[in-house]
Amino acid sequence: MINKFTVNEIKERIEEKLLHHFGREAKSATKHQIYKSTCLVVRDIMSELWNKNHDLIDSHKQKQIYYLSMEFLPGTSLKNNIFNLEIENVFKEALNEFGENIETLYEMEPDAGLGNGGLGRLASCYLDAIATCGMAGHGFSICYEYGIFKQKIKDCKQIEEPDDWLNLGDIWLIPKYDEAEEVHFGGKLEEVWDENGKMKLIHRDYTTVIGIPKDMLITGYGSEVVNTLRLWKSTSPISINMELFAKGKYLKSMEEKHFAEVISKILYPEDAHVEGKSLRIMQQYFFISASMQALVKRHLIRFGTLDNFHEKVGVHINDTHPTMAIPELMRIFLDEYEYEWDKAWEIVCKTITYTNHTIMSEALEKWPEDLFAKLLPRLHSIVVEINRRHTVMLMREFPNNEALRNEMAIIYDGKLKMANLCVAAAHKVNGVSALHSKIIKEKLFNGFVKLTPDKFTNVTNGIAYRRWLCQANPKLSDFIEELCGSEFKYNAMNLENLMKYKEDSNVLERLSIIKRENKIRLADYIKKHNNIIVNPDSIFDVQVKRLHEYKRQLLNLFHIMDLYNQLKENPNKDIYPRTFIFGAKAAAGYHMAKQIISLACHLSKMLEDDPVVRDRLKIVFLENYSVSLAELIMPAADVSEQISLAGKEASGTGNMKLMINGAITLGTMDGANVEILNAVGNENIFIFGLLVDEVEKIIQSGIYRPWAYCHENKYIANIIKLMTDGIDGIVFGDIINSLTAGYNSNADQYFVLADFDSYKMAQEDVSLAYQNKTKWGQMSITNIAKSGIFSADRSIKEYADKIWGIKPIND
Ligand code: 26V
Repeated sequence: MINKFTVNEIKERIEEKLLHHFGREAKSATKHQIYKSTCLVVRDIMSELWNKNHDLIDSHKQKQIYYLSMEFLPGTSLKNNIFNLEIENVFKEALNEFGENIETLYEMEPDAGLGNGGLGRLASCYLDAIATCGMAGHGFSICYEYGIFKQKIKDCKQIEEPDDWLNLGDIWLIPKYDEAEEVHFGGKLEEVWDENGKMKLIHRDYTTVIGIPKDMLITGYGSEVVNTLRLWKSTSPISINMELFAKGKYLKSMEEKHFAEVISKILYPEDAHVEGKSLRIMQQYFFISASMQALVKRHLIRFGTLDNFHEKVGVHINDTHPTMAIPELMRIFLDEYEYEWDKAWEIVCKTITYTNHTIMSEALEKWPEDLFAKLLPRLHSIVVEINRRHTVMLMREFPNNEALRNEMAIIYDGKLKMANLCVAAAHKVNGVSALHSKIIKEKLFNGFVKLTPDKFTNVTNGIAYRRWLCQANPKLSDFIEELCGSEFKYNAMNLENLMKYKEDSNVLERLSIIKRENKIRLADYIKKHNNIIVNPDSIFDVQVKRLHEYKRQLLNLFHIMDLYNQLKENPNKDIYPRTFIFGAKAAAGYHMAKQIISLACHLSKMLEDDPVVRDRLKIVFLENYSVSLAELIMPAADVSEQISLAGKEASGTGNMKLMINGAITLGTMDGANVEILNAVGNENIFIFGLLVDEVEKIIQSGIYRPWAYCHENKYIANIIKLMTDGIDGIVFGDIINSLTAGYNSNADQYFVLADFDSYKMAQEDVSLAYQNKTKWGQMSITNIAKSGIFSADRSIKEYADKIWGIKPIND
């Protein structure tokens, strides 16, 4: 393990930082200065380790993995790094001697929110696990100046505000100006013939953008391996065009600088909806080109040849966003190192692996060919050639199936289909849960499966469970340690030892006390932020995730409106008190998602204003759902809502975070819920709703008539009536329309009405089960005990084995 430090050493190190960086002694330093100095000391400890294991990596010359992702969601780093390095006690004491509380410093840190949701958080969980497993694996992404927007709720509406996280968050970033890379946009291609009659394509008149690396060091738990997350910031080689300035063209003189800087300005706050925007294409190429150039240079320094590139470098593509790595590597091999096409293609294919994270057609990237060609002419010409060869192969393999050939084409109908390019090039492709991997094989990539079945595999997602259990829920973690020892922190499968205590009423009682304390902690936050007083003895029923129609927050709200209707009809009805907690950001331009947030907030007010219901039914909409807020919510949840339409949620990872904190899943047979069911057994989960095949059948047969439910199901009819009459004075016409309107075939796309009855019944089961304290406690402890399989350490070992072909550095 790492050097152990004494309290005095840490104190001295912090004092030194205060003096050198801020010219202050501890007694006159501000909180910010102490916070930053503490971070710098932790950063130094990580750098020392980084250098140490770098020598080891260099001497072993093993293969390393580069995880390319447009998004990473690390959340906060100080607490995580101190936890991973197991140095909390010395820091706590050293800070105490300055009269500082470590918890206060933790709370000062802004989240690094460089992602939208599950895909970005998964990438960060994986970097943690790669380091924990002692492997060399690094991330590449963009250093967005503004991360995911800050969500405010004003008058029951979502407002987006910019998130300037770099204010304090840049303390973790180490700029490497001397490792900058040039990236070229636009311009034109010219054919040039050399004296041997060989044609070369020359790229001219392009605009240059500079990528500056900002490195964030990544620790793992109990591991000496420290890896790097390299974030590229864009800038221009020209700060001002003096000639234009002299002519009085002031704005124009700075155009080039603005063009460059806008690239890393802001994260696209949209998920699951692609638009052919040139800025998005530029962001992708910017970070891909800079990363691939850096990788190639580094490889040449280490090995002096690119012939063995694929043996030492694995490039992983996180969803299709980094697909340009494929043609960009080809460009470097062909144009800069004069490789022949076939050899270059072979090396690139052996380097690339790809994970698919969604089958939602609107989230699959298809770039307009003309736009792509204009922005990236050389890359376009390479993709055209890849597609030409691919088409020849398809003609040979499927001569009589034009439809299939079109479906599998890389360029079709004026569009570049990035998922097909990934599957054509990658030597391994995986989905993110057993069900999702099955669906991509049977549907999305069925043609490719016929050609290369062995290319496809599954790795079910996992979470950095020490963050979600040990750090977020220290009371539960300490109790588990008291019962079973600390081995579970290294191997999550050891959580299973908790099963021994399933019949132990004292243990169950302690667990329920811990849950209650965590509920009180959240209740305090709710009082402060929402000014709502919630009852910690009510059921905390939690749905936290991005707002999307397929995730069906609306189904949840339908159930709440149904309970309200029942209470209004019969105020004496015996309803066990519930607090429905929501956290969700909607993409700024996603009208229906914003309407659903509005509905939740107005409903919340209506319930709160009604003395008949307010003590039994409450809705709390927590604004600005983020990694840090999730860390507060997960430990306090009783019920975990995972209610997407079957077939739509690729995996989900919130389901795993809630499970390990003892919440019981109420879910459909979708994504990783299926595997949670397998782990805990039918009696420890509430499953409802149509199955994937049933949904498919209904769609195929064209028999779905959502409006019929409004006539035939009195509960649904009453809900629609409530919404039509107005909730807190507002009529939600667009929502009603989306479910029933025009009797059109697109109404209720996500089968809210079809699944309502089944959901309502499952919710009744939840209420009953909760009232049996022993039974609920047993369900809860079983969920914690069986959650080990969803550790990111397990996922990463599977990636290392089945996909990347890497081993721990020390092996
Ligand atoms: C798509 C787009 C489209 C263009 C604008 C920006 C943007 C950003 C992200 C996405 C990706 C959507 C795919 C996604 O986030 N999938 C989620 O991946 C999780 C990790 O595997 C998984 O647990 C969720 O079920 C899945 O929805």
